[in-house]
Amino acid sequence: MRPAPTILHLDMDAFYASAEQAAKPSLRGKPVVVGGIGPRGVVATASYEARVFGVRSAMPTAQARRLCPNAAYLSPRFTLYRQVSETVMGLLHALSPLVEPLSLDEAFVDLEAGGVAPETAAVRAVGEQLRRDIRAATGLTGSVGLAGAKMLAKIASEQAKPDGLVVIPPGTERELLGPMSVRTLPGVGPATAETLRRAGIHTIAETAEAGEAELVRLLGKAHGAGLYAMALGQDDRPVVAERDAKSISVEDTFEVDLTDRTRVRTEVLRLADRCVQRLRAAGRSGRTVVIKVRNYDFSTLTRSETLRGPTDDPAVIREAAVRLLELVDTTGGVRLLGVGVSGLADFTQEDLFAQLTTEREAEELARAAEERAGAEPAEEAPEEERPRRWHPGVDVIHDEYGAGWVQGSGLGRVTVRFETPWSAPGRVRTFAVEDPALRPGEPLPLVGGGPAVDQSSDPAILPKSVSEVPESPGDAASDPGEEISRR
Ligand code: DCP
Ligand code: MG
Repeated sequence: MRPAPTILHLDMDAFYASAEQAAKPSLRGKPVVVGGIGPRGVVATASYEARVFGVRSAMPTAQARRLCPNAAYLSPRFTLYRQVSETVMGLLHALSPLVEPLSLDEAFVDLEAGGVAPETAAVRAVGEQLRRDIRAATGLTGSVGLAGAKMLAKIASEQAKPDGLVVIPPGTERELLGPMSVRTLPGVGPATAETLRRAGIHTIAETAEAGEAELVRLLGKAHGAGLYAMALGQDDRPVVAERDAKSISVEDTFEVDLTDRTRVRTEVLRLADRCVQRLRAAGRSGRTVVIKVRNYDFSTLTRSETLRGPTDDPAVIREAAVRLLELVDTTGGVRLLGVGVSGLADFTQEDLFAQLTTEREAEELARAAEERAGAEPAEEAPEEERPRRWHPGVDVIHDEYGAGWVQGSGLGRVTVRFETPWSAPGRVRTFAVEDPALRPGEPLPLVGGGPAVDQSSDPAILPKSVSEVPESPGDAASDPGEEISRR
């Protein structure tokens, strides 16, 4: 534990949804849900306005539609999110050589390694300046936590949400953590929380009071001892720049054991995509693909496959992960799945798979999103013969009306709203899907693209006082991945 709160955790607010609101002026201040829009799709994220209605990440989109029928339901635009992420990660790298990205929108930064004075006032000033810089460069808000340990910095940024900054001065952590639910601690998912609840342990203070021996008795040696240290606020894990990391992995624990083989496969594909996002956020590629499977009886095994060369190709990593899954018997039920890549290399090293064009990458990601959405796979027919499919949210250009985005389509018609990130809310027009004047477009930059805009007057998300919503008790249950993937 450091004597000063020099570990910074940044997490962008409602990331995909805020990016969509920044890009689409007519959606600012309105409920927006980004995710799979097909019948079996799941929610990637919801704007804070949609969260008021109970919409959450990982919830089936069909359920979200029932809770919040008036929200805009949009397909993800990964190209845009990756561009914004690169800008944000660039600002973090300017603060310190030690930046550890956890996903496209989240990272730890070791400010001490960046030469910031180890004092609360100095780190707070750096955090506030960072938030302003992110806002100016991307038009989006991010929340910052500052503490003497990674776990605490992450809890702090969660408390700061949305659009805030919270410092946990070293020495105050036990008092602060005490009343919080034990679910707040990394590694405590629904199953662990249930075991603790039966032993009468609900809060972090009760966890600390139970003592190490009791926790080891309840949860086993490694987990029990680890949890005891976390409950005391003890977390010595260093911030590891991903260029120094040996592997990158993501995993999810499920509330109910998965027995359906198709579902297990879908989850592995989803984890493979998330793993690729993290690899790319770190600018790395890797050679060995690993899957991890924990069975209903807690037996855990890993299987790995080493490729000919390092890759960050989602298709290659997905295929390897699914091949590895074929080697595992999951009939008894699966508690946890993980996908990782090790043998990491920088992009500058020989990369046998790196000759992918950006176009192909975009296609892969679109297909991945579509599969998650439960839509039929992309047709094999060549471009000209293919019926044009206009997914809600995608960019288009019209010969006469200019840049816009698809608001909806069906029955041979497509509705387009013509607006840009720097315009006023735009008008809607309807066309035949085959209209030759309408073509697919590219994401436009969120800031700096148009005539002078006042970034401070038009936030993509509402200030905290307006948009803060009470957490529903069912909240955590909606994201089975919470316990590990948010570590
Ligand atoms: N994401 C996803 N599937 C999930 C969780 C998240 O695809 N189950 C994507 C969409 C999110 C992004 O990752 O926008 C970042 O995840 P966060 O958990 O940080 O969630 P948000 O940034 O959306 O909201 P918050 O303000 O709570 O951080
Ligand atoms: Mg976020």
